[in-house]
Amino acid sequence: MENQTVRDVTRNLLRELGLTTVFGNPGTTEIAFLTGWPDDFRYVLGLQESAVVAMADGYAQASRRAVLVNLHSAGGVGHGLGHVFTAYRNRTPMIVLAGQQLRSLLPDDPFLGATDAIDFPKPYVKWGCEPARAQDVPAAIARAYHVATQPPQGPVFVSVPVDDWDAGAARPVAPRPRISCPYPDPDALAGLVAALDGSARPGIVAGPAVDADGAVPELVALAERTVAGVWASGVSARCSFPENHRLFRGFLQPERGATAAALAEHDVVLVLGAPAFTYHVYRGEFDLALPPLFLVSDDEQVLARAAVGTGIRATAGLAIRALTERVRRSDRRPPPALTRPPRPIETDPMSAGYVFATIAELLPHNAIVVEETPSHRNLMHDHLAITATDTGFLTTASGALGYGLPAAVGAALARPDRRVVAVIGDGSTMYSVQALWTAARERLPVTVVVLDNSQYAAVRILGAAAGGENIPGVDLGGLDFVALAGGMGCAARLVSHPAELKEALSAALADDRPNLLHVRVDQNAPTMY
Ligand SMILES: Cc1ncc(C[n+]2csc(CCOP(=O)(O)OP(=O)(O)O)c2C)c(N)n1
Repeated sequence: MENQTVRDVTRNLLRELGLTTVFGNPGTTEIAFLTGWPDDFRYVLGLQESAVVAMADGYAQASRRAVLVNLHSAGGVGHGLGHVFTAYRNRTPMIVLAGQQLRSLLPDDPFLGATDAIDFPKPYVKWGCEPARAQDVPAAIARAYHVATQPPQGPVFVSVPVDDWDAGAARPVAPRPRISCPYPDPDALAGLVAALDGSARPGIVAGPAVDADGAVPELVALAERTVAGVWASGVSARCSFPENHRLFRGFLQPERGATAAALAEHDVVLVLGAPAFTYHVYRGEFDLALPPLFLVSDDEQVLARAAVGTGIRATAGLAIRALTERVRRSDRRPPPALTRPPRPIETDPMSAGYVFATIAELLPHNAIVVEETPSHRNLMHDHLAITATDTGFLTTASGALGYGLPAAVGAALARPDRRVVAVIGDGSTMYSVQALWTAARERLPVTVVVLDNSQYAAVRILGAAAGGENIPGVDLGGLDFVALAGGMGCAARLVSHPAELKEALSAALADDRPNLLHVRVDQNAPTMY
């Protein structure tokens, strides 16, 4: 043990924790961590840290495992911070390991040195540490892992001065199993069971934590047992209930009045693994009373800030299991079935709805759909129902763009058994377009459909709705995604007319390499929400 360096001890720890796939972008402050890279480790290179962090997030979300990200001192962390914010909102167990200048140089504020390193990613990390001594580095990483993977999961940050890795006499770290989750309080659960048993029209709001817990099939069983109508929580980052199920009622819109109006059909509402509620736009205060509400979350802040209702602290998966064991099987009348709009007709230029309907027609079984098309999200829900019950859908929980494309690449790395289809706006694609290079380099079977409406439509639409006039900075255009993708080694094709779409999409889906389709869509986007 004595002659083991901090690097040796850390690598053994990372092996024990299953953290041998590392997403990164290197610099001199990381060299001593990377040197002599072992054969059993995988380094996934991203060409900009925004893409690195979002790829790692997609990987963690799709594999339901913790992920290690290695970033370059303050500059690399800075580039990645937008998606550390997303990882925080996505509840992603992510350990960000950042390089730091030599301890002996730090007093002089050296070139590339991070000042107050652990303050930089706050408040979007659950915990941060720059160990006081080199030999404390492995224990700090072990602690970071246990903080990141305890509910509510989230990113953590460890800053390591570059000279620490060669230091000897590292404090050994005893392997410990992942720390288990709190089980819901039986008394609180009894109140919820009584409310559900006594209800005539129960409703469930399914949040992203249900699918994150791998509990969608169990939620389906609970909904069928209680004959409850199920809503997707507002702007959910995952699909937690099959959208073609008879009990599926639709998508809560992220606005107070619409949320209250939708839930008015129930006499009891159970919100599972989502805040009550997530809003994006404000249209005033509404005097619409919510039905009696129960809120299950593993997050004290989500429970504390809810304006009404009974909070129960538990992970979604454990709560669903406990409820299903206790709640009575009901033969109450089911809620009305959801009616969907008709399939969009072929127009030239084609509508985004037409593209979603075509994707739905050709989507391979068990595909993972990644979405980042801000002004088209409701159209996607209308025409591309997610039916996979394990990570069928991923998107950003924070609203920060530039997540979808790299997250799709990370998801493809995590799940080589699944086809990943990303539908991304032209604006959103550009924030971390470098992910295409990683997809090509790793030969990942990802299909990227870029919906080009040549504008930041969501900003234009929501800006106008908020009374804005003559807003600059919302017109795009002039972006050649075929050339961009080709320049990074990724196969690509332009689809300008609806007649070309089906054949182009079929060919892309049949290819085992990454493919990008640059699809020109109607610029007259619908209103949002
Ligand atoms: C990192 C980041 N920058 C800016 C925004 C503001 N924003 C919200 S939607 C949007 C437009 C995105 O354009 P595009 O992907 O083409 O989709 P569209 O709105 O046209 O459907 C922008 C810039 C954001 N959410 N995140």
